[in-house]
Amino acid sequence: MANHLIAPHGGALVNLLVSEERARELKEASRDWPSWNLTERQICDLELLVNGAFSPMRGFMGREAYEGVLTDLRMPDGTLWPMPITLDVTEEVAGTLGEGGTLALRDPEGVMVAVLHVEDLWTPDLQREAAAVFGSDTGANLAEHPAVRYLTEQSNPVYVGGRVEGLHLPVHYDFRALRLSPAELRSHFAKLGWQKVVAFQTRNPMHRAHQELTLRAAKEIEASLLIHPVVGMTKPGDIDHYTRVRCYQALLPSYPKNTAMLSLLPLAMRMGGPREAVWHAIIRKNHGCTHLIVGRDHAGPGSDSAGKPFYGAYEAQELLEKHQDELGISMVPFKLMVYAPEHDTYYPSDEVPDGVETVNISGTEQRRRLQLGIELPPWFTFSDVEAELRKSSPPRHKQGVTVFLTGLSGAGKSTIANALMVKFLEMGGRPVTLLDGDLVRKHLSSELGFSKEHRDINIRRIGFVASEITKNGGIAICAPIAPYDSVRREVRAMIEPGGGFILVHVATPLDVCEERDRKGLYAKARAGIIKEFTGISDPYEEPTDADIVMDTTDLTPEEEAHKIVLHLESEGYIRGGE
Ligand code: PPS
Repeated sequence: MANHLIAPHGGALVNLLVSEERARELKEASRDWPSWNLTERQICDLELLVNGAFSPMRGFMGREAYEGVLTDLRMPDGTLWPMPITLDVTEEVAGTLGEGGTLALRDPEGVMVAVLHVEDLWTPDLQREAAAVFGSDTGANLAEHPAVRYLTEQSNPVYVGGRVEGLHLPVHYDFRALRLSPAELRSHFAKLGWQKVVAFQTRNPMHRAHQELTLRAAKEIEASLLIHPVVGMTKPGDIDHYTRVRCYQALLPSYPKNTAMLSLLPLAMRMGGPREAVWHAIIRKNHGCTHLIVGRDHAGPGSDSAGKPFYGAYEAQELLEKHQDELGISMVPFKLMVYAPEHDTYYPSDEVPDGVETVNISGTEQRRRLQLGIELPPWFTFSDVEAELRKSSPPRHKQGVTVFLTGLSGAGKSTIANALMVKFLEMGGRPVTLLDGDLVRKHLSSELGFSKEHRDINIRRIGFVASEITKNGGIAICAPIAPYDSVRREVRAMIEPGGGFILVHVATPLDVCEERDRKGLYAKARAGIIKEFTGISDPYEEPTDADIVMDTTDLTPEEEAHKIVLHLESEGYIRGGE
């Protein structure tokens, strides 16, 4: 490690923001240009291109640069660059573009934030890109890698490369004072007299182990510390950045005064392990850091569904080790930190004294404790950090929940739903909304019929409303027929990230429903007066993922509703005594 060769605060920074006059000129000219509304990931990439975090890049990659990065991590002029930074567009938009053309790049509200001078246009082989950039030889199923999923499921088919001119930076309304650009961070470090700065990259809340690790790293090399969490896009399912930033703010006072600071990085991570580590190092160098902490499985997505890791635990460290001198930023490699209760101390996993027992709390265990409201021990986290986590991950009995009843017409869904609503109202504590099939048809879906397409739209609407209620801590009881499996699963996936989802199959047999025929609909369906009638002339796909199955032939609605209450209690959504 040739630390003395590192110029403090990085090399030359690119700034793609144009003058106000040029911005006016571009805006005027843009009336005749095709436009592209940037995706969430593209907005992140654009921000870091424009503010110089991706220096020396000056735009989205053309084909030659892209090929070079894929095959040997280098741009045509030899510059080391590990990650494709490409602008993917639809064939329709690509059809309006030609070499030498100009594309107006707009934010989701349609405001023009930049222009791209088109130099290249091509259809990439996304499978090849996936294997070249994200592959490793661990034998993991690459198709499950989040970035590969993004390429196959979300990426548009045509790439447009070219120089970018930025009109203004994408607007953020959150934590503005904490979003320091590379130039701002560099001058801030200079002002503070911080010659050596070690950056800590993270996409998770920080606990004691992270605090110990960063403190040790900074002490070892006598550097100041920049906590530099990613607030752009991280791994799907991660804790939202609002919560995480409040956790980092709560942690900051635990460092010695004036030795650590926090700044947020609007990066769209790819979870690309080794290549991503090199990319992170370049980005941190551009932000004026001299060192980057790289731990176990840095920026890796973990393991596939068969438990095979996508990358070797120290693969990222190995690749960055190879390139750090050329990059001019040093890696501070770190092992996993583990806690030794008898010494009340954290040790790097390879420095634990012989015979000393260590403990750890896994991410899964952490989530379980938060969900059930079980305490996180003080050796594991700081109480202020825990309090922030608890605010946004309340225990299940304080979270919202959707009870989704599905079954044939006349199965008893509405009766059970009504009985259940009354029980919830009696318990109190959470607002309750009933989205009954008939009511929804009247108020939300009056224009819809009973074709598969219309039924699916109806269920998606119910799912959307229920997900909003659940996310905000309420109880939604839904009682549509919902005869199709795939849309029921869609609704579950929509709701679960924000709370509970309990699927109840009201499995009253068709002959019982028909015999009851409360609304006389079965008779009409048999006579062909009502078409596409579920169970008679239209399918009902029985759920295989129901949390509760009930047949109302023998039990009363009251007893059925009680069964659901007991299930919710056993899952922690209702606390005993409520
Ligand atoms: S779906 O499939 O989930 O969108 O159906 P849903 O919104 O629950 O609406 C079902 C209610 O509409 C009445 N109805 C029909 N049901 C099924 N098939 C056909 N063709 C049909 N035409 C009208 C019926 O009263 C259903 O109410 P419930 O409460 O289930 O009996």
